[in-house]
Amino acid sequence: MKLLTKQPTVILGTTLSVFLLLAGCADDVKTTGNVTTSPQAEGKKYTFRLADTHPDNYPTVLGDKKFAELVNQKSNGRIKIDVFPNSQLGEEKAVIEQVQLGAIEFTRVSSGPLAEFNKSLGVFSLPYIFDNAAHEWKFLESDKGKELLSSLESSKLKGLAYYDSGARNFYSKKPVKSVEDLKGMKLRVQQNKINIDLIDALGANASPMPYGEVFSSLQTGVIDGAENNYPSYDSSNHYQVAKNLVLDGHQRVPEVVMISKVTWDKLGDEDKKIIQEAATESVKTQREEWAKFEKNSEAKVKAAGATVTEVTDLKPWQDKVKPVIDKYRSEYKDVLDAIDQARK
Ligand code: BDP
Repeated sequence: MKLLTKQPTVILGTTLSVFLLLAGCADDVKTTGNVTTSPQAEGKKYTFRLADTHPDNYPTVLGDKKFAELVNQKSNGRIKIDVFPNSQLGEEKAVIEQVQLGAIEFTRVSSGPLAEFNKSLGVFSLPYIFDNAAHEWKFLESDKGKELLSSLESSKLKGLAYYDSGARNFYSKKPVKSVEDLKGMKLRVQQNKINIDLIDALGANASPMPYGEVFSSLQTGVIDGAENNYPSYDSSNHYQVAKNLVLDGHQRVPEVVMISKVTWDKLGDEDKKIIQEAATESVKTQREEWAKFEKNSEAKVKAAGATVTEVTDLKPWQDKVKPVIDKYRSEYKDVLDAIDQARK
């Protein structure tokens, strides 16, 4: 009896394996005339997905596309990466989980939500640690900056490159001229615990939520304000519902392009090299697009009637959030020292 019930399964299993083997081969083996090259010699063909939360013309998506184009060129069309903008594959937190599993192969996300998956990246959410873009990039390109990107491997993610994301500023429905004006406001932040401490220190109430929910939350008054860089303030239309922008530049939270460690580990050395080189080369394009977009966004939101307040004296802002730095200083000592070094 036992044999009888088992036999069909074995036959089915064998048939299935042969079928899968043939199906897999069909994609990998090419026949030119009489010559058939093996998958090993020619390299495998892949089609991967890359998720990004931003719209099609946004600088990160333009960087992603450049990356995909370079991978395609360098692999002679063998490796194809389809870019899915507009959160089509989900909000960042959910996408990161999918990338850890290898269900989505690539993504470009902010290091803000990444901090909940890898504590080291939380350092970028600490307030006022970079003076400007030059300081930030000097650090990102330093050994310590590269080490941080590599540390993602312990979280089943392989960081390939940093992309620019400028500086983040607060904006709200009510006018904000000084740090005191934020008191009591309900402010949306990126989903990580350092941001909650930051908002607490400002005497406001943190409301962590996915990026895609911010517009309607502002519109319906669930929150009073949020914070982001010029390009996101513009492209998300937040400037239409929270017209008061105060340029305090509290964070510079770099974007990260990464691949699932599950996918990475299955790749051959040549493909790893292609992917890494393409990601590194795409940074130039992304940063150029960033600089252009940032300027246009600034002009656009001002023309649309946003009230933009410059902060001439950062001291009261920095003093207010000092408890946050004090709380995390020992945890991030090495990196904070390296960030200070990069200032010199
Ligand atoms: C933008 C980042 C994006 C984040 C968003 C946010 O580019 O990846 O999702 O901020 O605030 O600047 O969540």
